Parts: sequence; structure tokens; C-alpha cells
Amino acid sequence: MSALPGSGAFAAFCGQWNGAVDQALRELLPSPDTAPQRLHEAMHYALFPGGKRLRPMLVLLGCQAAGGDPGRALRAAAALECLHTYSLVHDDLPCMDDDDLRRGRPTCHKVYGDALALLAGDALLTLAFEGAASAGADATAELARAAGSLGMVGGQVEDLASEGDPQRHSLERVRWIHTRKTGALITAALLVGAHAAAGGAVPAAVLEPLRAYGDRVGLAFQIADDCLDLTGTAAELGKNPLADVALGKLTWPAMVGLDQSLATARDLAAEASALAVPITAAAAGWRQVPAPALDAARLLLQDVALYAVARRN
Ligand code: GRG
Repeated sequence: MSALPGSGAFAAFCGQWNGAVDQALRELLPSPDTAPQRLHEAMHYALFPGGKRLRPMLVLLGCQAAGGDPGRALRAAAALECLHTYSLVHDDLPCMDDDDLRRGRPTCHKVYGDALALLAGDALLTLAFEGAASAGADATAELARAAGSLGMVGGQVEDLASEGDPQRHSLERVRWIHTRKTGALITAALLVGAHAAAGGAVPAAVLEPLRAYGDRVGLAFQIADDCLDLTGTAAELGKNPLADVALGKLTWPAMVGLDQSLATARDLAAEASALAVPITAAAAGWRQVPAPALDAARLLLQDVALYAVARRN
């Protein structure tokens, strides 16, 4: 993740932790020469070199914002990336969005075939729960809720249904979809990180503002994604632009136009940014944390909110 917009704090954080996240992924995943070899190769293909690694970085940031050492959350961070990558592999399948380009390369099913890509996704999903268990039972349950029928999968179902149903397109429906399809996992990443910080019960005073922050960043991130589908290039995005338009998808700009969409995304980012102070204040009230670590977390939370909207990929 280079040349991110914003203060530079999140870019520096990513630079600091990227290698450790990749190492944690390699430790969580069976090596590509483990039987069944082709399955493990497909899982590695989907994960490496990877995309922006936003969700694992949010796990580490959630941990720091709750007063923990991000190094404690690395296995959980790898788990979030496995789960996210499963969703991309399945999302690209012919029975879903039917895409041939992802992260700048042919999609997993284009290289390994539909059946193996489906199974590689399944294996990444289940592996994610092995990794999340390192952050405890609360973290594992949080991830399960976010990824399941009330979260990401539910959002995906409604997203697919909306394609053939333009007369029922509305802003309320697109908010419902985006909150679940994309926002739920982004919020869960932060909360899993907070659970990893403590290795035990985290007070609601910390979790709730962090959840409110994640919900706003997650929605802003997906609105920005909708806008990038219209304004980005394949080289920037690593996937085909105008894919949403081609599928007749329900998107934010389809409802209110590009300018109004970006304005809403910026408003959400500003609301999220304002929550950085209450989040870190609650962490300070909960446990002994050196002030510089929480100051850094506050700046990072503010910078990520900005990045979610101003990003170019
Ligand atoms: C259960 C069969 C079955 C399928 C599930 C859950 C699901 C399919 C799809 C999830 C929905 C999905 C793919 C949402 C997209 C969210 C999104 C904005 C993805 C792109 O995230 P980035 O930009 O990607 O962070 P990189 O590649 O950078 O990690």
C-alpha cells in the first residue's frame, strides 16, 4: 500500500506491519506443497501477493486502539484476510459476478477452475476461524456474525437479487446491502483486534464507539468503491472497471450521482474521524496504556477514515 492519501500515518503503519501480516498468513496456511497440493496452491494464489490488506491492518489498529500491542493480533489479522479473500474468490465465480481479473491477475477460477476455486474459498473461510480463535471466543463469534447470513453473505444475496430488480432500487436498500456486504467485515476487523488486545472481555465503552467508527468507515469504503467502479482504470483497480454498470447493480452513485455519493462518503469519514477521541479515551479509562501509543492510534483512526474515501484503488 503506497502513496496513500492522508497524513501518512496509516501508510507508515502499513509499511511497518505488511511483512509481519504476510508472515502470519504463511504460518496460518498449509504450504503449497502440502496435499492436496492443487488446493493449497489455489489458496496461496488467491492470497499472494494480495491486495491492500486493509482488513488485517484494521485488526492491528483495533488492537492498538484498545491499548494492546498490534503484534498480539497478527494471527487474527491473517484470519480476517483469509475470510476477505474467500469472499473475493467466490464473488468472482461465474455464478456470482463472473469476473476474470482480480488484484491485477486472472481470477482464481480462471486459473484453477470453478470447482477448485469454490473449494479454495471454503478452505480459506474455515481457516479464518482457526486464526480468529487466537483472539478468543468473543472475537470468533463476532467474526462469524459479520461473515454470515446476517452480515456479508446476507448482503451478497440482496446484492445479487438487486441486479434483476431495478424497480426496487432505493437508497435505503443500497445502504442495507453495503452495510452488510462490506461494512460488517470492516467493523468486525476492528473489534477482533480489540478482543486480541485483552485476551478477555473488552468493555462496551471501548467496543461500541469502535463499532460505530467501523460502521461509518465500512459504508464510506463501499460508497468510494462504487465511485471507483465508474472513475478508476483497470490498472489502478486491479479489476475491471464499470463491472457494476454492466451487471445493472444497485450502487450509491446509481441512486444519487457521483458528486452526492462522494459528499456522503466524506461526511461518513468525518463522523468516523470524530469517534477516534472517544475510542482512545475509553481505552485509557479501561487499562494502563502509555499515552504515546493511544495518541498514535487516534491519528491512525483519523487517517484511515480519510483513506477509505480518498483512495484510488
Ligand atoms: C457463500 C457462495 C458464497 C459466496 C459468498 C460473501 C460473498 C460471496 C461475497 C462478499 C461480497 C463482496 C465480495 C463484497 C465486496 C467488498 C469489497 C469492497 C471488496 C474489495 O475489497 P478491497 O478493495 O480488495 O479491500 P483488496 O483486493 O485490496 O483486498
